Amino acid sequence: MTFDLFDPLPADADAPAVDNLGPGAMVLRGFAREAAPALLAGVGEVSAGSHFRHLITPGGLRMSVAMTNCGQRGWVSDRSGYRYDEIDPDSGQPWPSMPRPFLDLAVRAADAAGYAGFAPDACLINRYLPGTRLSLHQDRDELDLRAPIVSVSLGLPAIFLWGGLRRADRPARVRLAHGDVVVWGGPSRLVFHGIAPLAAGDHPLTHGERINLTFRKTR
Ligand code: MD3
Ligand code: FE
Repeated sequence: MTFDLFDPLPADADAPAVDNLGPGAMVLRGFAREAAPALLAGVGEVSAGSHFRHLITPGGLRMSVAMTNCGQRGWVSDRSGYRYDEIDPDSGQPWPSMPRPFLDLAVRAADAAGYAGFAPDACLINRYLPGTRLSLHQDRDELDLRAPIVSVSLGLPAIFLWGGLRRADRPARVRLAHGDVVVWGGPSRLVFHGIAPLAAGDHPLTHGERINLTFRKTR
């Protein structure tokens, strides 16, 4: 495995090089590149059991990101609110188990970022097509906010919006490319963040899509 924590990002006018996003937020650039084919095969297996769907927010809006989950619990949203559920409300069955390459990668990345013993019980899988966006939000549905979140970017690159602890803080723009892994913990765990509308492209492994995996310890 070859990766370099401090390898600068390619020059990009919209996305200045950032390696340490903030206290506790560490980019492991390219950390998942070798594992990517196995991770994408896992996404195919998971989505055969629990399909990608567009969840409805409590406010009644359909999310432009398509989502599914694997592991013991999955993140869901509907008119009644957000929650982690052990049952996929669409299939009526437990979520597919976490593929071994998912768990291995998440544990290795957390370890490399200084979080030994990370034990995620949920993996949310987000699928972006051109134009798909994720507006600024905090992830605070997890009980133990001391555990980090590990995110893995696959396929087309995206501009990650990295805000502050207040919704009104103007976000920085950070490019996340295929194979990039970010570990978000400590003071960065509750920052507002999002994804700018995805630009069209053609990636050798995912063609016109971006896939993001987020590993969470929910309790
Ligand atoms: C910072 N996903 O699933 S990953 C999400 O690319 C989410 O699909 C985005 O935000 C995506 O909730 C961004 C990076 C990420 C994920 C969770 C975080 C950054 C985070 C939680 C706390 C702080
Ligand atoms: Fe999030």
